[in-house]
Amino acid sequence: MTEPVLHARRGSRANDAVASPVAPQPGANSGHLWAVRGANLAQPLGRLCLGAHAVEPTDLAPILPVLGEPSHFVDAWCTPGPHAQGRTGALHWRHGAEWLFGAMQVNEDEANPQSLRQRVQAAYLDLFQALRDTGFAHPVRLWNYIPRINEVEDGLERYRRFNIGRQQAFTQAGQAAFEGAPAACALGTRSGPLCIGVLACRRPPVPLENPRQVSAYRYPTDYGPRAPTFSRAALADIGPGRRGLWLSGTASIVGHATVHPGDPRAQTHETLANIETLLEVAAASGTRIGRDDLVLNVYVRHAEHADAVRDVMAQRWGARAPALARAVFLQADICRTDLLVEIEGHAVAGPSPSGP
Ligand code: 3EB
Repeated sequence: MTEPVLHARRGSRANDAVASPVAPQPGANSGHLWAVRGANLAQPLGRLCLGAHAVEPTDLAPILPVLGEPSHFVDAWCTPGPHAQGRTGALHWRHGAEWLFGAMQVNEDEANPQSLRQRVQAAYLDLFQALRDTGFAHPVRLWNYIPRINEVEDGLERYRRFNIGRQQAFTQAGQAAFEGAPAACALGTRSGPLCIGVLACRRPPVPLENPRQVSAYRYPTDYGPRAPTFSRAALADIGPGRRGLWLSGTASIVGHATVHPGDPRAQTHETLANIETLLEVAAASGTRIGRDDLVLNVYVRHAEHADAVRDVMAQRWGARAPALARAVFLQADICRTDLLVEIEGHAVAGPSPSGP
């Protein structure tokens, strides 16, 4: 069997991704990438650790309460070796032949309200420097976990400060800040440093937009002086016959406006409608991914809304929907104060990496 170039495995122990019975063989189709949630894996490039501590410098471990059992998960991003690893500025990275994962933790200067924008800009400049130095020119997916995201500092919300620094860095580094921006999510933590993770490729992904929504990079200035820098989703080749889909954080937004403020059930329906639309857009571009293939992280602003969100997902997709069974629910702040739920994730189209 040909091994995928990249995969991601989701497991519930921090070291689930350390030893694997299906470890890719060195040299096998070294361009492939895959992502599988749930099993063991040899040396991953890096991990998103939810409710779990970082073990390696390329682990991204935001402090977020996991709602339900088990209390901790890891999504390990894996690609055949040999790997190279290093650090560029604040970014710790590891890469194979075609894929790179990087993670960083950024501390702020508590005394300086300008520090978030400045630190975000510097962090993203480090990240782009790392991508240039290693030859992984194309960020595919970014994960942003921002402490106290909705707090207002000196008259401007911290998410809006984050957006200024991020867009400045993209522009300064010559990265696509509008059409062609990577997929991303941005969630709020109550404590800990700013955590940024990146999955990058040697070849450019295909960005997707949602026809129900204004592109985030074209949001009017009602939502802040600089628009957020992300595409609604990204598609990329990840192995023989396989395509990866990365869904950006998706919420109850139609056009550029939040809809159903105060109503977690209606927000969940709208969010799922947005995700379903993105799957249709992917299908129209030639990548058929069903909702059963989705590996999702569900963030609720208020832990007590988790049951309602889960219930709406079950109503809409079926009580036994595989995407619901493997979804992880977390408590996080969301980048608009009127948003109660945000869902992000990934999926793989094509033959299963662990299949015969
Ligand atoms: C939205 O659609 C909801 O700033 O990187 C979703 C995904 C959101 C990514 C980001 C923000 C970001 O605008 C918020």
